[in-house]
Amino acid sequence: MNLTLSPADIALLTDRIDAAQKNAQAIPKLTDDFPGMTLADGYAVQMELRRRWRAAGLRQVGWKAGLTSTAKMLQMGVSVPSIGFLMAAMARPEGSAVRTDDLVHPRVECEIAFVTKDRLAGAHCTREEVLAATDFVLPSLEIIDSRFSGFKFDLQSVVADNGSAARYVTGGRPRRATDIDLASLGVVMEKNGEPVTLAATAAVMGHPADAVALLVKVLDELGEDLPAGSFVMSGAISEAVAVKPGDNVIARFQELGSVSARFV
Ligand code: 0L1
Ligand code: MG
Repeated sequence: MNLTLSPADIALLTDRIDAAQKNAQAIPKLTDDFPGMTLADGYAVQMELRRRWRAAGLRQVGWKAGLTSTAKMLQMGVSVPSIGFLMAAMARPEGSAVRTDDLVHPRVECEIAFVTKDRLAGAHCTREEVLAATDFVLPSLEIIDSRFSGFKFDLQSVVADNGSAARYVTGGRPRRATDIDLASLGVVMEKNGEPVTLAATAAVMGHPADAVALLVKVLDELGEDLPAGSFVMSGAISEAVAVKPGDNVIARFQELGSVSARFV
């Protein structure tokens, strides 16, 4: 990866992202001030944010794959998903009230979440290895929150912003990944009782486990692995749906049950 930012610039941009997240305040995309910023620079900022939060005592539970749909990848000109880290503090209980006053412009995605029982690592991780290393899968909602004004960002900026990670909710029934056909599960997401998305899990790169394999590949490029016991969100099955106070969202997953959240 081609790093161009100095350590001082990485620290400065991490300050900006950290403050935007903590204060729920929109900021211009980072490339406005640093037009030469590369994807490696974006990950350097994300990794510095992760280092700071962990040093402050926050617990990382796993990782997320983002930009996993073909349409979004074409739009951003990428062929591997972006990744972001997930902390325990981002979790919200199933069916609970999720505050929106500490978010900038929240949107909800439905995703298959994986919990691993074995370590995954390397540049050539396969779908089969992911499935063998998976303890169980379960349905989840990811509440993303881009910190960039008007949702105007590029790949470098969104990677620095930890892939818009903000909150997540898990629910339904945990299932062994090998007991169900993970590539062809139907998913319906309803907002306030109206269906807003009708999709199938194949929308995630053909198979959600392929997105996890590519996440492991990106981790390898960053000098990291995926330890046993990781929680991994494999990417949106359909487009993100904007939410505001008063909205109720439920996603019903074939074979896996439902997961819901209400927003206040
Ligand atoms: O999880 C995701 O796919 C979101 C990636 C970041 C882009 C966005 O905020 O829409
Ligand atoms: Mg997502």
